[in-house]
Amino acid sequence: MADLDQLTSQQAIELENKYGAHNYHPLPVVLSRGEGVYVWDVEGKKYYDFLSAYSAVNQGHCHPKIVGAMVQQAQTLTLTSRAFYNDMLGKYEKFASELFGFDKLLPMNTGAEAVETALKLSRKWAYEVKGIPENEAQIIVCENNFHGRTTTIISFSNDPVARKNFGPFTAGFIKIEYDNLKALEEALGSNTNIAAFLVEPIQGEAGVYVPSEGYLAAAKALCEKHNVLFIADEVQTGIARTGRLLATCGDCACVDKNCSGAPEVKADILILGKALSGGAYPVSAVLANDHVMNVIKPGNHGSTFGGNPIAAAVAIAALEVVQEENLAQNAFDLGKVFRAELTAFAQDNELVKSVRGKGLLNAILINDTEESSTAWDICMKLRDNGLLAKPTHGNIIRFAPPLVMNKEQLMDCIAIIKNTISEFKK
Ligand code: IF1
Repeated sequence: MADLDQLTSQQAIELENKYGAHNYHPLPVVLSRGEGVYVWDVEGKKYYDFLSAYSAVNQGHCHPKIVGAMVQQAQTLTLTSRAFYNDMLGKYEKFASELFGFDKLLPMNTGAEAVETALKLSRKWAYEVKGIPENEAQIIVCENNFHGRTTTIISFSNDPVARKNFGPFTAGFIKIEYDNLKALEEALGSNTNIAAFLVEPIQGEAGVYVPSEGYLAAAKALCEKHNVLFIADEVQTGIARTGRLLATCGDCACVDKNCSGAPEVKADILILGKALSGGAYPVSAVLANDHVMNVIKPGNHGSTFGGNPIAAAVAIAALEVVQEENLAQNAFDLGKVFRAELTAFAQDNELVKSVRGKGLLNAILINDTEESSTAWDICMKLRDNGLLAKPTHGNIIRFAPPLVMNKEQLMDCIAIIKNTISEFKK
């Protein structure tokens, strides 16, 4: 191992290129340490992290409370499988179920696994409770969705890069336009075998596409009318990212742990992942009330690692950090500042076409084609200037810093972003 120590960035990149599958095209920066809103590369250069591992590191890098819980549990008991009980899982299930307002939680590891779980759960509910004829259930999804990488999930993606030559695909999905209630109403009305509607409260991969005001609540009402389960994929938007505990929370005070206000939308099935562990460990979950969750019986579904004691301890700590440090409120406040500053900047900068987002999940649209290298070049310059972000769809740059950022740091970052973009001429 001696020759693997102390790599330069170039060496680390070459190793990944030679020995790793080429399933990513990373920004050329090699990170070796993180703390709070900062990461450091192997040469010791410090950066603001404006991706947060795609919103997994909401609580900041290496949060001492989360790391502490993980280390302590790792030294005590790591894995039992679900063949036996462990003394952490129940505590976590109670804590998270109460926090998000559901009867029960089903623990998994990755976001895609939790999405798969939700799809299976909704189908089983459709056959056993709703009474849809066997193998006839349909699930409505949205165009430009991103729900993960499994064969079934890419079956209803419309991203050619994610799908091409991975067929044959899983049947049983109806795709409609996102943010289009009429399309949903038509789909619900045209088929009596609909089990569920699966939706991202904000489309992340599509470029932080925020739906129209009231869309989610109206969509939920339509689902209720047709006895169809509303599944919210909050893997990316959940856990305070958008300025509320969940993006499906309304503007009531439900970020507040004592809130008794009604959420804008109460999903029938809630999918969480990423920041459920603060990025320390793969932890995902599906939450539902008993009338749905109880269709799952022993042997129907499971996972070796899902619900392991480390995951449970880490998730409790990660959720407590969100509460104790008021991360939802901070994301709400800083997000407003961020969008106001960049929107003002965009007025006299031709390169920034628009600024959108909610809380600290934001994106700017670069005034150039998807094929152009402008957004990538800006991200390279941002890197040189000490801030890490990544383009999506060629001309969109996503900005999602850890939610533990303070106002001073945010203003520093806004200055870096403005100065960097100003160096470019359209
Ligand atoms: C990649 C995007 C973010 C998700 C939603 C489920 C999953 C994700 C709403 C699956 C995962 C990721 C995975 C990562 C890139 C990324 C992403 F650009 F693709 F859209 F976050 F912005 N539901 N999102 O966003 O969760 O199985 O990965 O734990 O696949 O390259 P996972």
